[in-house]
Amino acid sequence: MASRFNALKADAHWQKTWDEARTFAADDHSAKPKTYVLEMFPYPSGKIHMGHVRNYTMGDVLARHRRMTGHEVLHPMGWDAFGMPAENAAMEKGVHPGAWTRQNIATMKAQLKRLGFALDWTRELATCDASYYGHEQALFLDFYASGLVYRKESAVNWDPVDMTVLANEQVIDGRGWRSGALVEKRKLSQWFLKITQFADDLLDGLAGLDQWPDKVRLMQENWIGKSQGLQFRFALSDGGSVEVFTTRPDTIFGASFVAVAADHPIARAVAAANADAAAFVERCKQGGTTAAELETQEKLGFDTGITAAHPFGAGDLPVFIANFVLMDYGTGAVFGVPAHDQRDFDFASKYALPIRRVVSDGDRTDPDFDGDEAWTGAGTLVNSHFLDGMDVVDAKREVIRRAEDGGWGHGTTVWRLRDWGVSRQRYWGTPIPIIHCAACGEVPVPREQLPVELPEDVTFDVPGNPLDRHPTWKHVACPSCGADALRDTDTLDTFADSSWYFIRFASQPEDRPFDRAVAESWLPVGQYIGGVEHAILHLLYARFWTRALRHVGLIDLAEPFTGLFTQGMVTHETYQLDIPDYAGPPGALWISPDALIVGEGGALFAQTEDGASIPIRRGRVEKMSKSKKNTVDPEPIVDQYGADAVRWFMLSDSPPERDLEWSENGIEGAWRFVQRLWRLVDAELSPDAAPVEGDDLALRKQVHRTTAAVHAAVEGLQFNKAVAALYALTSAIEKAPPSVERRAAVRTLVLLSAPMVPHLAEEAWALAGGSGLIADAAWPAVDPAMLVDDEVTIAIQVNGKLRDTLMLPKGMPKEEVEAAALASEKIVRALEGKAPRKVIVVPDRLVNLVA
Ligand code: ANZ
Ligand code: ZN
Repeated sequence: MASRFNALKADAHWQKTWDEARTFAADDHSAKPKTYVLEMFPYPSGKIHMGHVRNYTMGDVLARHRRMTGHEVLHPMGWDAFGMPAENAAMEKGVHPGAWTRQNIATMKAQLKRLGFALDWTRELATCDASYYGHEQALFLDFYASGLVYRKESAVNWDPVDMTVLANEQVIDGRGWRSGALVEKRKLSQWFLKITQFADDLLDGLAGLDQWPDKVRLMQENWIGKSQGLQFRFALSDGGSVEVFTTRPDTIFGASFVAVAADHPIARAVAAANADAAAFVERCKQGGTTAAELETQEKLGFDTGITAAHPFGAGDLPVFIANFVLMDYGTGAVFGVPAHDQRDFDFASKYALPIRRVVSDGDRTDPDFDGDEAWTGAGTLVNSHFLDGMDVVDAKREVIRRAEDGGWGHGTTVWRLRDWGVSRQRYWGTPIPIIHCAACGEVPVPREQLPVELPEDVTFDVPGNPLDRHPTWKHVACPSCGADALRDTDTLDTFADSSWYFIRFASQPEDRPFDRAVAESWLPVGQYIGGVEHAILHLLYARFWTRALRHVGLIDLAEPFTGLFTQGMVTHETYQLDIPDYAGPPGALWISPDALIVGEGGALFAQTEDGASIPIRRGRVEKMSKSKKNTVDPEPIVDQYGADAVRWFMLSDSPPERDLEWSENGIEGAWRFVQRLWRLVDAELSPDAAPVEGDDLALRKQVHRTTAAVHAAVEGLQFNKAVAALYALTSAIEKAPPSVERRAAVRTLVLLSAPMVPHLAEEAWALAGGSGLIADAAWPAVDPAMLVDDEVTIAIQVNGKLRDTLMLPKGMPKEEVEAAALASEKIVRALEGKAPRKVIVVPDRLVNLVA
């Protein structure tokens, strides 16, 4: 009777062994080729979730595989440890953010260890440690010294719930990305990092990132948003002029109005003299001002009575103050073309302005536009004088040319990208190392005073910034004149922390952020793996930070991440209580899979505290989330099935870029496979296995083919294909009769599956008397000759008619092929015992016998 694989015992034993041997500590001085495999480091929110397990398992398989194929691998782990949730916990539970965070780190670290990841824990870092953020402060000051950091008063996105400023990127549909609260506008003095200085380079660099998903590159491209346009001035009836920006100069003959933003100087001047205008401007300020809000809110305008002269003499246009024009984009003023822009169409419909067709979609060419939606597509210019007959691209060029020739406008490039506002009015972040002195202004904290550490004694009982209201922390002497001065009480956006952690992993001297030579020996990260939700923010900031470091001469690195892989999510069916006429909050109906009771006929129920049964409605399969209560906690699953089964399941069911649906069946199937593998190991590799003899060429070939296939699949991050190849080999071995080859095949199977099921693999390796750890073993060599299909199918014809096919060795001499054909029983019958008159042999293809 074969023994069972005792996963819990094996897991604990090998995890301890790897730890003690420091098996996965990367050696900076290794002579081997260096490989850097990195998964996005986690926020220590409390516990590891299935998404982490999937993400880190993928990276782990690649890291272990690279080790086996001769690389010195850097595969580190740390904690993105600053941020709002820690302060929320402080406010809700009265626990210090630091204590809360460190407790979570301890819990999650133990959980990661429990999965047997091949991580270099000697390089572990947490961004909330002064030994990390102090160096970040030094980098901030380097950027400051080279002009990449500046402070300006600006209208900011203010989250009234989290009581902090948000970057544009953190405002989604007008709401705070974390709190979900409607964002307000406020004027504050803020620190900015000059990401726009690298706009062109960030855009150009995308072309070279050919190991990134196209969709991520496209998202970054759109975010950077480079557009070509025309900037020009309209002469106004009051003697002044207004400069507008357009990306559609081709539509100039379709213009029916000019509109300026509510805080445009013209709007202010009009409002100063006209109470109705002033009231309108006030009203505009109440509405949201994010692009998304402007899209959705009703388009409103105020006619100033001023008119603008068409640059090609096609009449005068009324000038409006309008709520859909942004002051901080382009010039804060536009001309409106209702037939070809939806906002303008809505506006013109409301204020009964002309809607003239100037771009024909092919159907109609008359100026009378009576559609109910603007035509924003391509087409041929009509009703546009000298532009008639041109396509949109040529017409744009022509208008820009005429504007430049006439000296009344010029072609421009505009960017959607804005500088990165990094000031946050929060406690749990990196203090901004600047001191404000009444006499000297902004004074950088002297280097020898870094790190500027967070004070421990802070309170969270009232909203607002705990650093600002701390009794002593902000009061310091000015480093330059000695007078009483104040520390900046803002902290850096936590995206700053994650913008360079991968460099600190590569090199972590105490006295500097990193050693340039060592960092450059590891970087760029060869394979970065994480969620697509970071496609814009984190990845763009990290690309910027790398450029900023190069700009200040600290590292010579063009891009931080050569390869990027965005994995799919882990999903689960959702369940809701089925309560007729329920009127409470809809969120309260979700119920966890753990709370389900399976009734007769498979119907699902939940039980209330007083024992009543409530029917359950099955919902869609969705991303595991706390709000839908459809999460499955990895920890008890690992305890029940062992780390290898969990890892195997994470890799097996779906392509890694797709969603993976968690299911009980799936994990059980993975567990059964682990046991199957072990039965083979036990039968063939244990010291008391019976001696075997005889070869099995077919099996040997499959082993080599599988070795090559698994290698290619893992390198291509197609883990499910690697798993499928291993399944197939396992089945083939199970079916094969005993032989020397079968025994060898099990040994190879163990090596091939070691990156996925490392605990079982170590156990098997030890059983088979392998030397050292399988984690340090080499990937099996592939004999190219074994990959070649060396048998061919040969058609045997009699008088041109197919009578038989034979499998014969490739390149067999003609006489031998002929002999084999004549020996076939079917051929003997077809020839009716006679000898053929003539034999034609086409090597490796066919034999024709003429009777
Ligand atoms: C005339 C026109 C005709 C426009 C047409 C569009 C279509 P993107 O591509 O996003 O850069 N615009 C310019 N500045 C604006 C501002 N401050 N607030 C609101 N809208 C503004 O958008 C550029 C287009 O957005 C510009 O081209 C301008 O409208 C508008 F058939 O000019 B267009
Ligand atoms: Zn001073």
